[in-house]
This record gives sequence, structure tokens and C-alpha cells, in this order.
Amino acid sequence: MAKYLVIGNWKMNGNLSRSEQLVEDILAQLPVLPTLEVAVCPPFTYLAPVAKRLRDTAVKLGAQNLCEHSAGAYTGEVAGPMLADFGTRFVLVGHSERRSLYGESSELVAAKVETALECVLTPVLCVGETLEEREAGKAEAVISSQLQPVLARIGSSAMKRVVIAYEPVWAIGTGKTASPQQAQDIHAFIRTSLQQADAWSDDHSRLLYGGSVKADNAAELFGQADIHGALVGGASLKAEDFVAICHAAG
Ligand code: G2H
Repeated sequence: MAKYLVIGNWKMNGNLSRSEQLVEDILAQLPVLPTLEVAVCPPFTYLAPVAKRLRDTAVKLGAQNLCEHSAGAYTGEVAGPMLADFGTRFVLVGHSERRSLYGESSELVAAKVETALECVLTPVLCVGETLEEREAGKAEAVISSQLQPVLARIGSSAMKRVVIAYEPVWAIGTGKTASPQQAQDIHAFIRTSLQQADAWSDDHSRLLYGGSVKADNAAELFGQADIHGALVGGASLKAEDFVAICHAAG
């Protein structure tokens, strides 16, 4: 089985000195855990200083978004090859904040996943339903509708190189976490769907849970059979909380 993976999504928080201090504190407190891979996703403007500090360490660099095009007249966008220049390894794609606040469709998300793979970045494809969709019994249908365009665009073999993060929209930044069983049920659904499409590898595929993951709920989530790590927002902004979550997975 692939290593557990814990990714910190700093979102649009901090400044230069806080970003440098946060990465310093994480490195000071995080032992190398043989069964765990760790990455942080700073805002674009802090990728370079964080990348410099992470060089020759076990912590990897991620970005929070990328453009679906690799270069050209796309004012304000950041291209995959630019991210790769900094040694970026992971890139979040289709985070619910991108989908809901910036109108990213699942088709656009699919194009971004494809571009990320072409740039040798590992896409972390975020999927998840709203509370309304869950209460209407549509959670699985919504997640299928988010996975299918990606699968159709990149094919089943490439899909095995995509990390998938299940982030129920109702649990993001709200302090409400899905129960371990709710998360496991959806993770099992995603795994089964990918297996049926021949898009799953027991050795490489990983399903992360995201949505108010904290030090005190991480161990129980990681105890579920189909949860292979976490995408952590708020709790990744304090080194001791983030490191405690990493310990729960390691
Ligand atoms: C979900 C998550 C990180 P938080 O967005 O991607 O954020 O842990 O703050 O809910």
C-alpha cells in the first residue's frame, strides 16, 4: 500500500514571515515517519521561500491551484510548468472553494488534472457534496458527477496517479467533521467506483479526507479502511496541530 499522505492547505492566509516561521516550526517538530508523506501548500507568492527551506527535507511542496493551459496570454494565472520550477510535487485541483466561489466546472477541473499530470505534478482532485445534496440522498451521485469528467478526459490508467480528496462541503472550515463512518462510506464508494473503472491501484491510489480535520479527530478518521490521509486547512496553520495530525497518521 502507498504511504499515508497528509497535506496542509494554507489557503490565502499568512504573510512571508509567518509562512517561513510555519515551515520552520513544522520541520523542527516533525520527525521523519517512515509510513507517512507530508506536504504543505502555501499561497503562490510564498512557494519560492518555502521551497527553498524544504529543499533536502522530507516535507514536500504543493500548490493550491493551477491554470489548465501550460503557457500563454492568461493574465493572472499560474501554469503547471511554473509550479514545477519550484520543485512543487502536488497541486490541489477542484477544491470546493474554487468550484463554488470561482465557478470551476468539473470539465475545467478535468482539464487542470490533465495539465498537472503533463507537468509531472500529482493532482489532488477534491470532490464532495453540499449539505443540501447529502440530505437529498445525492452525495454519491454528486461525487460520481465530479469524478466522471476527469476519468473520461485522462483515462483509467492516468487516474491511478491522481490523489483524491473527499471534502464534504458542509464540513469545510465549519468545525463540523464527517463522522468516521460517513467518511468511510464515501471513501469506499469512491474506491469501488474506481475499481469498477479499472482506475484504482492498491499500490498507488490514495483517498484523503478533508473538512475540519484536527488533532483530536484525525486518529479515528485514519483508522478507517479507505482513508489514507488528510487534506488539512485551518489546523495546518499551527505547526503543533499539523504535526499532531501527522503523528496520528504515522
Ligand atoms: C477543506 C480543508 C482543507 P478545513 O477545505 O482543504 O479545510 O480543514 O479548514 O476544513
